[in-house]
Amino acid sequence: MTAYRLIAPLACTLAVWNSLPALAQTTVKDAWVRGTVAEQKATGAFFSITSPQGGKLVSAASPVAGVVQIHEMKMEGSTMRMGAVAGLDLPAGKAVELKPGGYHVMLMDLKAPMATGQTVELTLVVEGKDGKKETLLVKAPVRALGAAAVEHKH
Ligand SMILES: [Cu+2]
Repeated sequence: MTAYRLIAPLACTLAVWNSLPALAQTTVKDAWVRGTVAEQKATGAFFSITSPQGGKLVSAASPVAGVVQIHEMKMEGSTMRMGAVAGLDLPAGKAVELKPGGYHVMLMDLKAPMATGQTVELTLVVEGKDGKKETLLVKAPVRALGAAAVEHKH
């Protein structure tokens, strides 16, 4: 413990804290969107998201899709099914991966096919433990994936 910390006036300390932007913001990396073929109306967006203070991913939007939902995939018997969830918990400081076969952001009612090389804008809303909402703008490149297209059984 250092002496100057004890002496520093509290009011001054508070003023400094208030003038700073949110100290630790949620970060998103490795975002990508699975490419689609003509007539395909839905695809997934994937990324790694870390909330330093912890929170919840509560919604997502994108100009390329009419409907955007947060989905989870799980096995029901021998069938992989997916469905919308109200939110995705983000434990403090822990990267949460959205990836094929797991959680993903579902882009539905696509306005056009997603071509490789294109960039898709995603707007993510994260609600902190304090109830404050943080909006993140993410640019996700479209990647063709060799794997067979996921069957969409909602
Ligand atoms: Cu889905």
